[in-house]
Amino acid sequence: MSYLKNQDREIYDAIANETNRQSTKLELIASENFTSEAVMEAAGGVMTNKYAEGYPGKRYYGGCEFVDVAEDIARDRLKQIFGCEHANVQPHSGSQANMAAYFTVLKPGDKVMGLDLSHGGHLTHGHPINFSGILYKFEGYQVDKKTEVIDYDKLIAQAKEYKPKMIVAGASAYPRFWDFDKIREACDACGAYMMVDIAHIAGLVAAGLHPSPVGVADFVTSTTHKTLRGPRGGVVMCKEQYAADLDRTVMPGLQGGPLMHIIAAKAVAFKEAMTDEFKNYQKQVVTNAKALADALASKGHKLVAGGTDTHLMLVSFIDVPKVTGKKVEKALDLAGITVNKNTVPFDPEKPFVTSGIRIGTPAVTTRGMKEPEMEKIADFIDRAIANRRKEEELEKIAVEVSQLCENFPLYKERMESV
Ligand code: DSN
Repeated sequence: MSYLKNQDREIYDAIANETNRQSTKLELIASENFTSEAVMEAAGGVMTNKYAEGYPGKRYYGGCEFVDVAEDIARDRLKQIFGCEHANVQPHSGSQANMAAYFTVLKPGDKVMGLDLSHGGHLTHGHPINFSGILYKFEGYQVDKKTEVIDYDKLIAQAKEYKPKMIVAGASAYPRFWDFDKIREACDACGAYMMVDIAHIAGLVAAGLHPSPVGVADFVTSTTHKTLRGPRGGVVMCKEQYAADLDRTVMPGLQGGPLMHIIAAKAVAFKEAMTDEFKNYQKQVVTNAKALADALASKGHKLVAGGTDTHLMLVSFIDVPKVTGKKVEKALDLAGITVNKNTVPFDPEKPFVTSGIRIGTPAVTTRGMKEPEMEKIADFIDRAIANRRKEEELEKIAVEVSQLCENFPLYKERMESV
């Protein structure tokens, strides 16, 4: 990054420090990952200079012949990975992908159902302060109090009663498999559209490790940077019957010029997602999550829904006096471990405090860590929670964390430390 270093030392230093933070700490945020160098090269390349409003072959600008190649490849690869009828790779984010699906078939004021945020759902699934909750009449569904998994019979009954125009499935913090056929049953019981946001589980679905909603749902949305391990962005997949309306909704309805450098990087990530290496990686993500969950449970920590089927788990402190997600997140941070505090079902604490933390294995698995390292990580987490008020102990753990990270180098080229 010699140009950047000479021209803008402040931003160079911020990037250098972030590179080193990613390299030396344990990244356990369930929605994060490390892309390949090839993805970053495409994302950092000259396609950032190009305006390309429209779609391949039908642009409002000249000179689009090469960005057209990138977008056509990205769409084709996404269709091949998920077996969908139509794909739009232009949404800048998962939030805009969700907005695009809503705007394609809903009108302001329509009734929609989505999983409550505090039960694992996402802001864009109807939270009152989000555009989704402002524009539509969302009613939340929840997990069962005892099992902490979705009670589909109750959901179907709720759908019959509320009669929404759409039911949204998918989550940011739900550790168990989704039963998409049951969601379809709920939709059919009230004539609703079905949308599934697979942002978290997209990599698992691509590898055949989680049931796919494609072919069952009317719309499937996703981000591209979580388990799918691509650049930061969004996509929407749908049945052919909605294709023209969806494309019109994305552009000109919601966005202008697409981010062609990001679309090129999405294409690179999609090629990676078609390899056996990627399938093996996803298997290890799930194996690691189970190993970490089992190790934490064996140390007496309570896991929401009793464990995980996916890449993530929620540790609940709801029954532990004076321990909150906020305090644990801070202690882990001092120990060199990055997680996020997270509400757990029926959480009495506010979202900024919470009674839980969310832990995911996609990023550490990309570094090459396996079951033995999950045992070590569980031990670090357990010790950090027990010593959360003892800074010296946390610093000792941070040294062990950085030693572990050194054995699993992340970037081939390290930036000069500042
Ligand atoms: N904010 C993301 C997450 O952390 O799960 C979801 O979009």
